[in-house]
Amino acid sequence: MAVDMVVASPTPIGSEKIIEGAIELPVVDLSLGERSEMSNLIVRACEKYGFFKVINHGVCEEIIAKMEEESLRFFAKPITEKQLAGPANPFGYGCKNIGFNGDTGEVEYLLLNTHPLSISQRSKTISNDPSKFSSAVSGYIEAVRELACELLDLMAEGLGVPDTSLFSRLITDADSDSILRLNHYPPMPILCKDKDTSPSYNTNTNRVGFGEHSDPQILTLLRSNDVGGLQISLNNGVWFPVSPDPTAFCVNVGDVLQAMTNGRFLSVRHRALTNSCESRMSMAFFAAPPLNTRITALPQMLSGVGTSLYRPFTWGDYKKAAYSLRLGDTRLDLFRKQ
Ligand code: GA4
Repeated sequence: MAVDMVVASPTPIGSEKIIEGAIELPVVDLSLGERSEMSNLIVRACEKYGFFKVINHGVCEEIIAKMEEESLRFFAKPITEKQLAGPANPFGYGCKNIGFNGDTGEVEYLLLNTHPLSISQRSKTISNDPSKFSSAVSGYIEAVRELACELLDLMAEGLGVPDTSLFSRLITDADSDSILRLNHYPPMPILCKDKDTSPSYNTNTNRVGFGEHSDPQILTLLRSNDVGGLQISLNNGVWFPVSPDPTAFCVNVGDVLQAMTNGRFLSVRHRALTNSCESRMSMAFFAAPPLNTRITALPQMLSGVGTSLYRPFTWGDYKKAAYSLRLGDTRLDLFRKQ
């Protein structure tokens, strides 16, 4: 099991820094090792990077392939047909506009509520074969939710939380507010000056597909095709590209988990850039609690620190704050005690 990320030396570009060449996130192999070894590795990754990669995750290839196929079929439709899914307000089809406060990006997407009834209703406006679409989505959600639960239980174990299913119960609750997001980043020509005449020529000026942000929820499980684009922000704003791996899930801590661990786990900012010649497709499961869940730091996270960093809030309060702000705002700061 790899514990540390492999990095190359940073190269400054304009006001930001970016790392040339992709990095390897800490890798958690669910088929190997002692449970305690896995849980410690996950805890260390969440504390240091807020991100890790899971391999041999147990989500069957066929389930992923079916979901990807349906996703491709949807995005291949003419725009007028995709719009029949309704605007992403908050669930439906969105193109270039993100959220409700003026954020934009080179992306089109489908946001889906994960409740079975909602999926079967929505499928009628999304697909020409609604039952096929609905069964692909339900199968995928069930499998990734199970994986999310396994990872959350390992986190609780590694953190020494006695009730080891405390996190996972929040997302298996019938009122869980989890979301599935399907993204398509169409190929975008690189914006660059002429290589021979411009001294500021560089090859890293890919367009922003989904701008920098942290995820508000508990945990995100992302599966992408073999086209890169995901970058994570570490060490004071240096961007690290993450190598694409369609066989793995890229997992990251959300704001709620940062608050529950009293800042021990990091909800790290990330973004997605477009590729100059290939389509990037990704599917993100955002595991969230029910709206009325009260979020506070766990007692075990207070020892040593003495007090909680954040005021208690409900997931509903937090979500409302998130949707009233811009994508890149650091919304958890609003709930930080003075
Ligand atoms: C970021 C994580 C998820 O993609 C998402 C996004 C949501 C949206 O696209 O509608 C938000 C964004 C995300 C955070 C702040 C608000 C809400 C856009 C935005 C400006 C679905 C989510 O839950 O929060």
